[in-house]
Amino acid sequence: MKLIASLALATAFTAVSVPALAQFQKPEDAVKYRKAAFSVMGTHFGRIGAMANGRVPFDAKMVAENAAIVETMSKLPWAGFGEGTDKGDTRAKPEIWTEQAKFKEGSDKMQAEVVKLAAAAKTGNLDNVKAAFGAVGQTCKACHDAYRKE
Ligand code: ASC
Repeated sequence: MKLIASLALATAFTAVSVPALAQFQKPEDAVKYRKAAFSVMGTHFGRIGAMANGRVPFDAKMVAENAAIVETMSKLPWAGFGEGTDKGDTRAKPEIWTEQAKFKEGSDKMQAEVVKLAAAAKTGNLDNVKAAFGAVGQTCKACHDAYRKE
């Protein structure tokens, strides 16, 4: 009984501790992951932009759905900027790792504005969406200007 209990405990520990220790097997995997996360986020942000810019008719429900996806995605890329992920197939500038506090400030700001965009979407008001969309876009641009190579 004791053996079974300790085996079960060991299994449980492995299950929770492995992802915490090594979220990615190789740095390339982390680079791929963060790019994928940004790509999905950009796609759904762009769908809101199409409505904010009048290219597609405004549909509050569609804005809310896309904003919810953007909000979830906005939390993900940052885990992919760990040690050793400054090389390879990436446009990430070295300043990300030498100015980590500033980089985090930018990513926090973006996530905060994304939360406001999701809230704006729920008002069903196009002007609110336009304003919140613009504010998020500025946070995207600020980090791209500072931390992304051409
Ligand atoms: C987008 C998108 C970005 C931002 C950025 C804002 O729609 O994919 O990366 O907006 O262009 O300046």
